[in-house]
Amino acid sequence: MYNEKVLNIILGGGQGSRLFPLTEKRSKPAVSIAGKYRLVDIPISNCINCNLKRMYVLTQFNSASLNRHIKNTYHFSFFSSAFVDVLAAEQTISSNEWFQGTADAVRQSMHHFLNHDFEYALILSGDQLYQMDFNEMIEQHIKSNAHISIATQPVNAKEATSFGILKSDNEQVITSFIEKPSADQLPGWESDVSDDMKNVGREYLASMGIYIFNRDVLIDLMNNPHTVDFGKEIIPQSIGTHKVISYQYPGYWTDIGNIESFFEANIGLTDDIPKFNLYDKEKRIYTHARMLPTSKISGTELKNAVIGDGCIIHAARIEKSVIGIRSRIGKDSVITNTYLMGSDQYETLDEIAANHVEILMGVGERCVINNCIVDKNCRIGDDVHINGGKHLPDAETENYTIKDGIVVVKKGAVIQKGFKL
Ligand code: ADQ
Ligand code: ADP
Repeated sequence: MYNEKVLNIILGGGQGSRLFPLTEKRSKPAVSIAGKYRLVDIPISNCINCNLKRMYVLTQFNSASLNRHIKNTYHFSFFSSAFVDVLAAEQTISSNEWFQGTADAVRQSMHHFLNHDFEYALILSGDQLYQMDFNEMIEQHIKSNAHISIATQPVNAKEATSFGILKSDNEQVITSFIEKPSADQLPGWESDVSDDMKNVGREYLASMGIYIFNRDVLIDLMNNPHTVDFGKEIIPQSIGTHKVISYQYPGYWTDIGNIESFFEANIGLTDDIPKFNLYDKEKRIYTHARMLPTSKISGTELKNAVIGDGCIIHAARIEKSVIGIRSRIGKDSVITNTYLMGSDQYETLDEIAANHVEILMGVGERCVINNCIVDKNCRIGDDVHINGGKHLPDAETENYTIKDGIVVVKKGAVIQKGFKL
């Protein structure tokens, strides 16, 4: 309904340091989630489901896998105005810097946006899991004559320190805003939330980092070259000078910007009734249609397992794990609490023979893997035991990183037979 009026800008990611090492060899929007999608598919699918189909993805560096994914996935009719374009930080006559922050990324890309007719810019984060009807937010924005709208959600005191926290009046006009307050700054920032929210301690209204700006307001704000971030500068500076409205979103929403939250969000998909519903016909998540064969599973006990296409699995047991496309898992292996991303290609028997491959792509026989994220194209030899958990201190090695007890095996890593952690 608003397609002709709204331009959608997806903030694809800065240096992605919080998701390292998943972002070591690719840009953040290209990171694989839920066994077959990529992070960028979430905001793009939300836009498509709302019939908002003019999208820019801003990213700090260009990666071949992101461009290939976008090119292979999002094909629109020749006669429609729909597009998904990636804008990577680029050197121009006026700027030779990388994006310094979210507002700077938008500022440096304004010349691309202004080639389009639009009345409102919808700015979205690239690392969140949610299914939201943006049309409702746009409607409220227009009805209330707002200059800027921010999607908001009540959070508890512990979470509040990682978000922008705000207070609004009876008409939802935001009257004050503080970016990521410390715990001792929190008293006084409580909002009048519903009893349900109050009972679970969610008394602070957080910015979801989802914004609508009127076109002229955005142009004006972007003219100040000293503002770098939306959360740190643009939003707090606009309170009082502009009409900034809160749009309270009641549905499921979670930030997946660091290893722990990324891991929890993926493993959460294996719950009997996951909070994020991949099976919703109305709100489907789009991705590259790979035409892979079905998965072949033999002799495996499966419990709360989510299995992608094209897998060949002989494991003894897979529990509370997401197994990505083209995964191969050998006999007698046990995989628990793990996100195995899978592989980009199969190895044919001829290739294996010609390359004298000692360790096949995938997971070998008799392996035990627990509390892990295994990035794409890894080769895990027979009898490898990796038991992640809080007992392990943070570590960084050539083949893996340990963060918050989660072992992240790096893309393409080769883990020798018999390795134990
Ligand atoms: P954060 O998520 O901490 O807080 P930030 O790191 O600026 O904010 O990231 C916002 C989005 O922009 C993310 O998707 C990120 O990947 C992307 N991004 C960051 N730097 C970028 C760059 N240089 N180029 C392109 N994209 C970039 C923000 C708000 C808070 C709010 C939370 C909600 O500042 O007020 O509460 O989002 O998650
Ligand atoms: P995905 O299938 O997860 O979207 P990519 O976009 O990275 O993965 O790759 C798309 C296709 O490109 C793969 O299915 C594979 O056929 C091919 N491909 C990817 N990486 C390689 C590689 N290193 N060598 C050969 N082909 C590759």
